[in-house]
Amino acid sequence: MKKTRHRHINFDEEDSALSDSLSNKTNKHSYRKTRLVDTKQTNAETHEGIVIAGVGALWLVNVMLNDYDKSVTTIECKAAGIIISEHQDASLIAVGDKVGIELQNNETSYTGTIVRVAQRYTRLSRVIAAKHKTEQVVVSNIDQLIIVMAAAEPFFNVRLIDRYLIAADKGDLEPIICINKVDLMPLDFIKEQLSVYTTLGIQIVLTSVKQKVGLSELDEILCNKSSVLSGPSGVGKSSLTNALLGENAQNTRNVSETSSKGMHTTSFVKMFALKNDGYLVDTPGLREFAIWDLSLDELPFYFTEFENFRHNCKFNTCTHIHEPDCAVIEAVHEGLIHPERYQSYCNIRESLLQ
Ligand SMILES: Nc1nc2c(ncn2[C@@H]2O[C@H](COP(=O)(O)OP(=O)(O)OP(=O)(O)O)[C@@H](O)[C@H]2O)c(=O)[nH]1
Ligand SMILES: [Mg+2]
Ligand SMILES: [Zn+2]
Repeated sequence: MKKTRHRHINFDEEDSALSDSLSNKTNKHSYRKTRLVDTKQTNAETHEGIVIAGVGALWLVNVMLNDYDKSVTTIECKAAGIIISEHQDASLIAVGDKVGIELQNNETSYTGTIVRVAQRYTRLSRVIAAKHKTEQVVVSNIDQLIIVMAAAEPFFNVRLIDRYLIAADKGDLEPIICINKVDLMPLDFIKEQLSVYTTLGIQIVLTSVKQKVGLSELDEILCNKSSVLSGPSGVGKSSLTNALLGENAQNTRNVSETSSKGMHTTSFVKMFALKNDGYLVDTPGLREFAIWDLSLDELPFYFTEFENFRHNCKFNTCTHIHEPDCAVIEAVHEGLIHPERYQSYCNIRESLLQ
């Protein structure tokens, strides 16, 4: 018998979209009760769909209403007061989720209510709300995380790249680094700065939406896969989305507004179907990325280049920060571990202690 969790939620307070967190709105502890139920007992007549966006308290869900023409209809849905969830994550609904919805027919159009959320097979999660640390699933059930940074304006942030790489590992996503705006910086400089990631086996794609560079390479990477674009604001995620879709699906920042800081052009997560059978998710820019469910003990394991050295540390409990005869620190001094990667390790460790 398939067991699922049965949750009672107050959907007015449900953590509905990334936009909520961007405005520092915390997911107040809504009333949730969990018990195991047999899905068969509660399985009302539902349609299967995929959540493609979350806007305020509403979710847009793509549903195939009839099997004959295979056409997809996007239906505005609210979350039911009771939702059967097969996953254990704090964010009950996220873009990418497979959901069951009950349809309401309103003369001219349909609306829906989400009553069931399926198990997630991958996720991009982060921590929201500094005081009450809560998981936010930015997107679920995708294959690849495209970490988008700009060559300049704003200059790429390797600390953030290293955080994303851990989140990708934890969420079972294949990470790919995309450096956009390469028209603003010599290619050799960018390649040299990021060579450590090539050494670590991570694919890097260099693009310029402005000069139409690298777009076919990126297109190939996305082909037949589902991918999310994530990175700081203003790096060109929505510009890339439009270029790849071949249409102006997303607003991008106006050129005259590029100097203004702290402004996000994209305010909610949205999934698009690509021409070649893949899916692409555009997300709002993030200034920082706190990794969900990461412990101090497991942190060194996410720095795979430490692996060859950490067994030679004097103490087997070595944190690789201050201990004498630390083989990891020695490897940094000998140029065998990249100092920027080591710095990221120290920074993430520090943030976990807070
Ligand atoms: N020079 C240059 N500018 C670019 C390129 N791609 C995008 N831009 C510009 O960068 C600015 C930001 O682009 P967006 O696509 O809105 O950035 P975003 O990452 O979606 O930003 P948020 O939605 O705020 O997260 C716009 O003014 C774009 O025209 C590029 O390849 N080269
Ligand atoms: Mg955008
Ligand atoms: Zn050590």
